[in-house]
Amino acid sequence: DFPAGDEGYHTYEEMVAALRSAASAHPAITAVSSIGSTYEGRDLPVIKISDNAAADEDEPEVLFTCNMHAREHLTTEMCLHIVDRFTSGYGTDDGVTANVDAKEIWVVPSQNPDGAEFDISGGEYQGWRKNRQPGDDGTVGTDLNRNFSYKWGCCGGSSGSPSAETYRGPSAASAPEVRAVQSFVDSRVVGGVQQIKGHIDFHTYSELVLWPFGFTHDTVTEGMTQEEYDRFTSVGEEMAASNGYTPDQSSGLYITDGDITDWMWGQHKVLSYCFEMYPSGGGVEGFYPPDEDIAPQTTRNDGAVDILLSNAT
Ligand code: 0X9
Ligand code: CA
Ligand code: CA
Ligand code: CA
Ligand code: ZN
Repeated sequence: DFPAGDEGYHTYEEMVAALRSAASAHPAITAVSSIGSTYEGRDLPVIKISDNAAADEDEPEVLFTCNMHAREHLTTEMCLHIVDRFTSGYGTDDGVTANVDAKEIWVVPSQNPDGAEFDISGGEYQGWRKNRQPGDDGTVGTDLNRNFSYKWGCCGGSSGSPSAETYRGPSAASAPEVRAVQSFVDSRVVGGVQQIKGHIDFHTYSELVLWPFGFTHDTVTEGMTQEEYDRFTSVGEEMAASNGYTPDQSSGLYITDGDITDWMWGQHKVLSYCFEMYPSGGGVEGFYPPDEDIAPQTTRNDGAVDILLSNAT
C-alpha cells in the first residue's frame, strides 16, 4: 500500500475499482476491457469513453496512457482524473459533452502495474522504474519506454545491460506490457486506417511537453517532414502555454530509442506527446509528491487534454 498520508493515490486494485465504478455509473458512455496482461499476470484494463460506447463508431479516437514507469504514480491519477472528468461531466459540462459525443477516448491508467505495486510494497516507496521481468543475468526489469519496436536500440538511447535503469530488453517488444500496448494500437487500424489520431503518454517529472523524435536530434528526417514537425511544435507549444510546462522535441531532454512516442508516430503517424508532469525538478522525492498535489496537478492539464482532443481529427 501507499505510505500513511498518501492514501489518496490509487493502488492497482483501487484503480481497477475506480474504472468499474465510473463504468457502472455511466454505462451508456463507457466500456471497460483489457489490452492484455503483465509479466506477473495482472490485467491491463482500458476504458473507452464515448457516446454509444459499445459501438465502434466512425469518430476520431484519442489515447491517454499513464504509469509506464512504476514510481510515476501521479500519472495514474492523471488518467483517472481524465476518466472522472469525461464521465461525470457528461451532460453538464458542454466541452466535455461535445468531446464525448464526437470522439472515442481510450484511457489506460497503468501500463506497468507490476512495477507500481512493487514500488509501494511494504508501505514504503522503493524508487522502482522498470517492469518486473527478469533479465538473463537474474536482475529484474525492462524499461518499457526503451522496449518499443520503432528504431529499438538504434542510437545509444538505451542500455543493453539488464541491471541498468534504461535496459531495453533482449529484443523489441520483449515486455508483455509493451506487446499489449502495441497490439492494442495496431488493432485500431480499421480498413487500413489508424483510428487513433492523438495520444499523450504521461510521465513525471520536469513539467515538459515533448514530441518525437527522441532517437535523433534532427527535426526533419525519415518519417518526419518539415510540415509534420511544425504541427508537433505548434500543438505542443499551445498545450505548454496552457499548463505552464516547457515545450521541446524529446531528444532535447536526452536521446532515447524505443520510446512510445517515437513508435506511435514512426509506426502509426499518431500525433503523440510525452508529458512530464509536476514537479519541475528535484531528486527521487520528485516522484513522490504528497497526495494533496493530485487534484491541482491533474486539473492543471485539463486545457492541454482539450487541445489534444481538438487536434485529433
Ligand atoms: O526517459 C524517459 O523514458 C522519459 N523520462 S522519465 O523521467 N519519465 O523516465 C522521457 C522520454 C521522452 N523521450 C526522450 N526524452 N527522448
Ligand atoms: Ca496526505
Ligand atoms: Ca461514439
Ligand atoms: Ca471508431
Ligand atoms: Zn517516466
